[in-house]
Amino acid sequence: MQDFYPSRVSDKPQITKRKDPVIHTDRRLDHEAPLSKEQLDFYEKNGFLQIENLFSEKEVAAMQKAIFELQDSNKHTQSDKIIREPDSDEIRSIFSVDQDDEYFKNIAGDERLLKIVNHLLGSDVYVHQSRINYKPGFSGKEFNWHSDFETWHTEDGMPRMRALSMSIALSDNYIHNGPLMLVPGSHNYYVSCVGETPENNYKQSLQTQKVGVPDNDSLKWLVEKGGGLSVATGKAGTITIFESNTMHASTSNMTPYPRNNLFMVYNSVENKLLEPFSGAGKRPEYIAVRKTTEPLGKETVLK
Ligand code: 6CS
Ligand code: FE
Repeated sequence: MQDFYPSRVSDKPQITKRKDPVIHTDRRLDHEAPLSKEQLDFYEKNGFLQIENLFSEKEVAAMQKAIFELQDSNKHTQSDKIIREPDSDEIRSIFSVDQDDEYFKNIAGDERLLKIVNHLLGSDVYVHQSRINYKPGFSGKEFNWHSDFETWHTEDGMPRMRALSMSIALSDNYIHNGPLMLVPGSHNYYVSCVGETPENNYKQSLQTQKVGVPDNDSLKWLVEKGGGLSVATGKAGTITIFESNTMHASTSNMTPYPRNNLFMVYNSVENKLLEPFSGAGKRPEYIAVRKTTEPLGKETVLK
């Protein structure tokens, strides 16, 4: 398979243009979309979109309770799926929640979400990765700048840019508790990063990412090109959709207020994983799904 987006192969960074559509359904079919033309335009131009009030207050409260219970019951659990903060024992992320828990499986398969994702990706979809990022108060550390696609392509063999993340805020995301920062327009460019992929890189990168991070000049170029940075703040329940290649990061959380978000990554069934383009071994199923890729959406409804 041809590598359309090589990265971590040269000692010089390179910026190339995106080779895939951003919205994979023909724009002439905008009238069929569950989003307005303004929302579609915004997503296409900026590489992200925020939606409020898709879930009811009751649903959001139930999700908050569910992620709290999961955190509490796993305080002392030893599992590869549970990532701890680099300097403390606090839980940073729990992976694969849609596979391990019926409740989160139903959220991932929620009709309202799927209608949006099916339209943006122009096909049936499955969950490529799911996780809760807790970013606890005081100890929650940053996520370095990266394009998710760069990692999923290089380390997981995702061939094309036909995936997106849905982040559901499950605590209020303020300007000061380490919210997601995004570079508007960055999804239209691909930064080939410098540095080889070490074997089992994920063991390091899920705590502190070091490879697959853009160089400073490329990041500056993207920020200037897009006219600055956006910050995805919002009250609990706010959804942030961001395209697989949108450059993003978040700072550490020095406040007493945790920043909890549930993430589901949806991938097109026409874009299933191949061999990792890095040539290194495959990452585990709980980070990069290969087995359960049946189209979502026929059976589940959020209770
Ligand atoms: O390596 C990954 O797949 C994950 N790591 C980060 C920092 N973001 C995207 C993805 O969840
Ligand atoms: Fe990310």
